[in-house]
Amino acid sequence: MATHHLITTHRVANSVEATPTRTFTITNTLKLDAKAELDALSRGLLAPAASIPPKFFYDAIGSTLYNAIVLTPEYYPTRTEAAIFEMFRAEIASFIGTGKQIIDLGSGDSVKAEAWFPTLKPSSYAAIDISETAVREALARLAGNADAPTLAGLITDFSRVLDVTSVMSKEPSLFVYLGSSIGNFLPDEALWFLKQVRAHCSAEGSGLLIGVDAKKDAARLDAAYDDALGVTAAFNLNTLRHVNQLLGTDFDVRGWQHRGFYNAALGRIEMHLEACRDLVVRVRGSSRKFARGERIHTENSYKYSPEQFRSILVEAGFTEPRLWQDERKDFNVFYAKA
Ligand code: AVI
Repeated sequence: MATHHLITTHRVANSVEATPTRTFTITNTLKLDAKAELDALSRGLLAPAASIPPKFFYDAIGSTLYNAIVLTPEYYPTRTEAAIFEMFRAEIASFIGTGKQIIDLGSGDSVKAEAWFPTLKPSSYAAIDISETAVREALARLAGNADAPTLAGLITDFSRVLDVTSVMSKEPSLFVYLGSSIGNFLPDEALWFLKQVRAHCSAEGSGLLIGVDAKKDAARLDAAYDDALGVTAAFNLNTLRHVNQLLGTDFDVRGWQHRGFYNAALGRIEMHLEACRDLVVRVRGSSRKFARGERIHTENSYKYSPEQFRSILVEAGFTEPRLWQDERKDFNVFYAKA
């Protein structure tokens, strides 16, 4: 998943010599967005129903905690998606075809995309993420492999707008969006985002490979987002520390508790931070009062039935969506042609 370095980035394209065999270019467009992001963050905190966008989970500690979440027994999505790929890789690849450029949205450590290289034999690979550190480390690792395709990186926040044309060639493209990150958009935003992906698929033979978490028993969903070890709780609470660093707020992490639960009526997990007592927090010269029990909404994670998501793909302009699932039907993997 994408990690986050909103403030400390540069709008530069710099060439990194990773091995004697491969070089790659990383372009960073994030700094352009930093002031607007922080203004929006402070507006969200001062609003009557306070919120913090989920991208603020991912500072260095948050990214490490996310990597721990996926190891907890309760959090099934990552390992289930990986199991679906292991089980159906050849069949999925037969629908995708070989020799495409892979555009990896939210590439993180690029491990999931790399597993496709031997089967899909991509002509090039573009890692797109909000974290320059993650992309730099991933591409440096991939560049060590003499068989790796042509590599490029783009550091951007595509939850605002998707523009990845600078790392695309005229070849047919395979967009990959894994781990059910699409669930972190509201359904309307998910449709808008997928329309933008579709608009990038100008070459004949392009398509999208996407992982989408499925609706299931509320108790299992509740546990996945409120694990017994408290890793998800720490991940959620860490956001307050991160926001203190970015905005100069004075949140006391000990005054807040994690809430993560399935809202069946809306078909989504909600994560919130709940004030343990009446609190006052300084937000850019203003005082924001939180009454005991008041919440800051930090994340939604929508769960889709196959039918629901299939129709979103079609509405976004994709065709012939194919579905693969695990035995328990816990997770959906779609490939759809552009
Ligand atoms: C990144 N995203 C798909 C995760 C999810 O499941 O929505 C983020 C997460 N939040 C809590 N646990 C994991």
